[in-house]
Amino acid sequence: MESSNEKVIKILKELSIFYQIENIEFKSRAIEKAVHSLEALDKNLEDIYRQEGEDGLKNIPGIGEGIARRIKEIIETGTLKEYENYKKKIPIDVENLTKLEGVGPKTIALVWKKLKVKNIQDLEEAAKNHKLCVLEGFGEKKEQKILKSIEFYKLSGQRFLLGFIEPIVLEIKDYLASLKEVKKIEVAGSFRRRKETIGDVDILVVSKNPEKVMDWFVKMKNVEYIYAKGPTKSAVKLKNGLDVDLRVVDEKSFGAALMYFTGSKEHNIELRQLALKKGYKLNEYGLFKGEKFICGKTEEEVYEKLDLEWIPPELREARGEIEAAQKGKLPKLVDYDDLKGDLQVQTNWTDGTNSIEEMVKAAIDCGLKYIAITDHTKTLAMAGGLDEKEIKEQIKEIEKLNKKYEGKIKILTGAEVNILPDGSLDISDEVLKILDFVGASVHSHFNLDRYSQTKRIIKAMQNPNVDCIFHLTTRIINRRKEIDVDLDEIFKVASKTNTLLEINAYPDRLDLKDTYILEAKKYGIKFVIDSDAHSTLHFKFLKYGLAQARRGWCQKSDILNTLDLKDFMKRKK
Ligand code: DGT
Ligand code: CA
Ligand code: CA
Ligand code: ZN
Repeated sequence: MESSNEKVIKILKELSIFYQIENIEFKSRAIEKAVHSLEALDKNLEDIYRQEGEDGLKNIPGIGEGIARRIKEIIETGTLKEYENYKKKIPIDVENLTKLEGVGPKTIALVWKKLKVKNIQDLEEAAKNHKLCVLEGFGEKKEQKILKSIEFYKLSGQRFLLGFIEPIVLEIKDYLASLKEVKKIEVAGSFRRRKETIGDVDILVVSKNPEKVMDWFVKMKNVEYIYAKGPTKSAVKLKNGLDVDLRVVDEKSFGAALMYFTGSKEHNIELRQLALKKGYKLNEYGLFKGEKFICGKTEEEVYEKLDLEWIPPELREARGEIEAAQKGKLPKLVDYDDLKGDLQVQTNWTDGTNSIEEMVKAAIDCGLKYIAITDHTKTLAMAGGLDEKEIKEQIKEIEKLNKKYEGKIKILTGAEVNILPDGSLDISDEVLKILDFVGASVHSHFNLDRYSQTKRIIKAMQNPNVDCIFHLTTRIINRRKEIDVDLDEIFKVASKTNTLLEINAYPDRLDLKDTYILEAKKYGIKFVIDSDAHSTLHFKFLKYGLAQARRGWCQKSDILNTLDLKDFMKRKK
């Protein structure tokens, strides 16, 4: 099933590191860009190859001839000769090492060459014995940082990012739905609540022939291990480590079961208490009065019998949604098709894969009416950040493209400027002033103390040229923790200065997260939902930002890029 894409990505990632070790930098970079793009691909590489051959592979953004040839070899033979040869020479555990924040291909290559570090244990030992700090480009600070990352890695459990596993889950759902034995199917659990990470996947099915369905389920080709197989419940582990539970339920209980297994557990508990108060009993089989079955076929009936509005799954976290539903006061949530613009887009002027024009075309295909081009700026050297002169050149290029695409989309000029440790920006105000949209970001000095970090961001928001703070807390899920700031203070100033806060939709950022969005809303803050696209394939991540916004109780009016361009420009700072 998904395994061909995952296998290709895994092999290419390791290959790029082998090239680093062998000092073949340009090949390594080309492969890294390809991986970036493949990670966002929602089609199966094997299908593309079978249907369109090597040309089909070459048509994927970021995939050139050489990489297409390698993908072909992996699909046809299950591996890559070149990779296997390297692996014999260089036995390092790339998969886990790259999970560490601050440890990229360059570091892995260096510590292998100098210290023969193969895995996280080796790295930890080297850091503890101060063998890293003497390496070129290292130092005490970086050594300490690596030890911190290892600590963080050990603490963070194995939860999967919603945005990265959704294609796999939907593939399984579609596959099961295509069986004639399956009458109804729904994915429940945290997946349906659109949580940022997923512990395991819970699927519900209605079927007259459960044995047959279970047979098909455990025989799926990406199943690694079968925990249990029975007529009503089976559980498997997939090759990528994800656990999937499948339950077959009676049609008359489907709604009640869907409610129960959608959760959250805390929501269920509150709901059950409410049912008891009203003289009912609620469980996964239905709503009962004494022994008598009252209803259970659909969620709507059950909620209605409890005198509640139907509650969208994103809200089912016991954060006051049941009380609101009792009063008929649930928010009318922003919809998954409400966005008209995207205010954070990177291009190949810096670390993006695609040209401005390619990004523009992809945005049009996604139905967007405006995008801001926000390439990185100069102090982000590793991304090739732009200086004032280059920004002005880009503005000219955008003017040309705006003529070409007039009536289809409007391209806003912009930048993602760096907030320096003292709160000043790395691009002059004269240039910021002429840009249509400026986002400011923290990309360095993540460890400032709370007071200085807060002051730093507040100073940036007070700059009249800064429209928005991008990914405020800078977390990367499972990799980097949030910066330490006084959010209340920041929200206050954001509201006073009319600075937008971004809900970054990139699956491993989702920054702001749901609970902070809820908090920020109390200050009357407005948000924009951005994809942070680095490839034409990334616009589809916008839906994960929308999911966070919905989990944060946002209505359309809270999200400024649901407005037409004209109103958006009027309302922003
Ligand atoms: P996950 O898998 O950790 O991302 O989170 P969930 O929410 O999918 O939780 P999971 O898979 O353990 O269970 C699925 C749902 O089943 C959960 O959201 C609510 C329900 N559930 C599980 N255990 C309990 C329980 O002890 N009490 C109640 N009331 N409901 C439960
Ligand atoms: Ca689950
Ligand atoms: Ca489960
Ligand atoms: Zn950024």
